[in-house]
Amino acid sequence: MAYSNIVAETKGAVGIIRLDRPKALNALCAELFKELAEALDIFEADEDIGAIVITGSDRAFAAGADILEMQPQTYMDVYKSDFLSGGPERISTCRKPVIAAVAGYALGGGCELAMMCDFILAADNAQFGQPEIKLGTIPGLGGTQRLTRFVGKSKAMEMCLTGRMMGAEEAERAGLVSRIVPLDGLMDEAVKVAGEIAKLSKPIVMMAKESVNKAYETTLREGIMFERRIFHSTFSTEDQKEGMSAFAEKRTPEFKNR
Ligand code: DAK
Repeated sequence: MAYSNIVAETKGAVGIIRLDRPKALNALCAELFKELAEALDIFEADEDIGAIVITGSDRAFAAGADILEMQPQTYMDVYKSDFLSGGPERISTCRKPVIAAVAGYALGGGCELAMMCDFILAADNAQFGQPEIKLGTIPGLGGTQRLTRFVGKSKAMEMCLTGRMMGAEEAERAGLVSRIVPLDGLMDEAVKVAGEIAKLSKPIVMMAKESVNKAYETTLREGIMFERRIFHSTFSTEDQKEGMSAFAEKRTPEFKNR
């Protein structure tokens, strides 16, 4: 499908979405969010796709929402149109795993977009930040909430109050990113990891994702009970039978996604 602000392609069982507004450092305009949601819908519906990678350019994952698009808007404009809502949230409702492969700037909405993904692989030149305070506003796409859950109050507060950027090593130390990869190997690694996930049982992968996400939305006791019930339910699947039989028979499992 042809888009103006993103490029969507597949590599085997991996769907790749590249944010592609290079002149504006991939600033996230309303049209880009709409295209991103459409591409995710298509990958989600495609039974051959097992995992999705979202990336940008070597210079910028995304330097935030498009400031020039926001600049003329009034309170009534953004309130009545529920500005930018819908599109970006599509990532957090995606049931298939979504990996953010972040190189360069991931600022404001760009950082928030990356945090909506299931995990972040960072190139060694990645820079994360919530600089909205310098524009006279605050994060609006979950930054104050998700960043705090990732890195804790002290660092999140410092980032949101000063707009300071955090490099890849600090982001890894703080738990914002799962791993740092050299810039020139970032996409190969992201597609490799996504491909490994895509070989597993799709419904079981979705269950694992749901269960980890539950940790952010409930008490420990309820989360553990949720996990236990999902664990029990995996025993009703053919893929659990296949996975454990294959282990016992010392062969590679062939999952049927059932
Ligand atoms: N918007 C529009 N254009 C941008 C941009 C942005 N966020 N970031 C960069 N650009 C453009 C620049 O204007 C410049 O364009 P030209 O002048 O060449 O036409 C081009 O990209 C290259 O940028 P620079 O010349 O500035 O490049 P530098 O290397 O010198 O600096 C920089 C790179 C990333 C440090 C700098 O561009 C910068 O500070 N950019 C702004 C970063 C920022 O403040 N981001 C936060 C934006 S606020 C919501 C959803 C989302 C949001 C809120 C609500 N809802 C669902 C309710 C999100 C809000 C935000 O993200």
